[in-house]
Amino acid sequence: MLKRGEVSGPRPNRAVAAAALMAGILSVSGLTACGLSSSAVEASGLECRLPLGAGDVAVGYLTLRAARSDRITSVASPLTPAVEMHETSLEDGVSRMRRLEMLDLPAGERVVFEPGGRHLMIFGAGEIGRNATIPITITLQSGRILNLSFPCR
Ligand SMILES: [Cu+2]
Repeated sequence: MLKRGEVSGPRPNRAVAAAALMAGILSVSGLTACGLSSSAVEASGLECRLPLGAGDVAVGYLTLRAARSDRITSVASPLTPAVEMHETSLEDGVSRMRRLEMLDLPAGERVVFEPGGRHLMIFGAGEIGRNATIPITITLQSGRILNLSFPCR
């Protein structure tokens, strides 16, 4: 049983619901567009571990995922004289580091730099303070340049 005054009641509600639905559709399509972006390179888990004591070399970790296959061709920082990609491996029970001149980023695969494995060696990092951030530029073969900030601890 509706009174005359209530008839117009649902209209604003419908408008709100329609607006919410539109917003939902827009945000979903926004996400989809990001997910499908064929040129994206995701970088996550950025972390820099500063040298303990009087050391001068910091170590950087991160995870990269490129939508399209690519290759890291150089790594550098404006704050330090040199940054290198290294890989740690066990040879006859001895842990060894080897410099990587390049590193492939296969399409869609996570490429991880982590303790005991691949890492960035950041030379001349002795002056960088705790809680600072080291900017590191990763250049890819495609010409893409990733400007990343590594929080230090
Ligand atoms: Cu190393």
